[in-house]
Amino acid sequence: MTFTRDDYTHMARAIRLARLGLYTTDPNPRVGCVLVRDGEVVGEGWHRKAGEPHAERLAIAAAGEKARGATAYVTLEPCCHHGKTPPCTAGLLEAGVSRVVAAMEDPNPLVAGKGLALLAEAGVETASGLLREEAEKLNPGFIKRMKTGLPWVRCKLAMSLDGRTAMASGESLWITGDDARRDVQRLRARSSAVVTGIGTVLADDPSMNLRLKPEDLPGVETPDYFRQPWRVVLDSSLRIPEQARLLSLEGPLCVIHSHGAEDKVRRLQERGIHVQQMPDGLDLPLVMEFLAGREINEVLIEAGPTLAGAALRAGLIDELIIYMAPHLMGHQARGLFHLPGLEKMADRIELTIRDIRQVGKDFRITAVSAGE
Ligand code: AOF
Ligand code: ZN
Repeated sequence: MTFTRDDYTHMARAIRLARLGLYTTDPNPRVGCVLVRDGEVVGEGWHRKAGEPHAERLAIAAAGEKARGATAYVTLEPCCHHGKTPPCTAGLLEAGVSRVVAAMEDPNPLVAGKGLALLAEAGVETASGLLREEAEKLNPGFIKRMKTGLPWVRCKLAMSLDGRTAMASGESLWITGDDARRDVQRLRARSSAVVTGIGTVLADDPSMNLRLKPEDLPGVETPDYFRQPWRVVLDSSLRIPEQARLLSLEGPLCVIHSHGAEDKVRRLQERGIHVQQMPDGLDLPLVMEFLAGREINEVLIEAGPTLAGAALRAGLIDELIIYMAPHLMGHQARGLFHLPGLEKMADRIELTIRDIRQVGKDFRITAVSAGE
């Protein structure tokens, strides 16, 4: 399939529109659509929130009669199923769109190629794969959940220039500066869930919530679109103090335990907290499966060396995001990961650095497993 320069330009615009949904579409994917007739953009749309119209429907509404005979550039294959909203394929056909270019197929098994096939059968010219990689980057969590039943997992850590994350006493606030901490807030804002371990709750009494205002988040046009990510605490024996700060803050909260005391479970539930028991222990792959089952697309692990090390060992981390601050914490301070059993150089865990950039006075390093 060959695409013209105009095709690229319009799809690039659709991707920019889709990105406006970064903080609000969850658990739906971020999708953008541009309608073009005779070289002129006649309508644009982007999906804002699950339950609200899809990108195509909004672009069609904006174009009105001009949608007839137009080309639709969509970052995701148009849906052909009835979900919370009617199928976009029907909307495109009714509007008389004559060509549909998708950046990628919808990984949702309810669609998965069937949307484009249906349009083609109805006589619409279809194409797929234009700027696919860029479109895939919009929705790593949605794609991974639909294809594997697991969420996309980022693990965020903060360290000194000498690779330390806490003093020997456990003191760790604050390693990075204001700009990096605001950057972490944006990571939280795009995540469906922020996961931490009981060790961090006991040591730092963190809030784990989103403190950015809607106006600090592009695309969050009304307070209605603002959402707090789920906060998830992994706490096998339910040691969480009932006066812990995160228990009384706004936003959904889930405590996962395996053998907590029943009366404590009840008290937490009475406070509106979701308490989930995993009687066979907190096996991390199972925890992630459980979260994906609750339509969690992107997980942000913000935890200490024990949970971060266990998640890394279990092969569950898709992306490591490490903030590096320009100071030294010395040899007695603690490292980022608890990884027993690494002795020889051959035991090292190889990574590939995907991105490195300055954030205020700190640096942010994004790394993935080597070979990915
Ligand atoms: C599109 N355009 O803008 C989006 C799509 O419950 P619903 O009706 O909102 O459907 C959700 C599903 O639709 C979602 O899982 C994904 O497969 C697709 N999302 N499709 O044609 C859009 N957001
Ligand atoms: Zn749709």
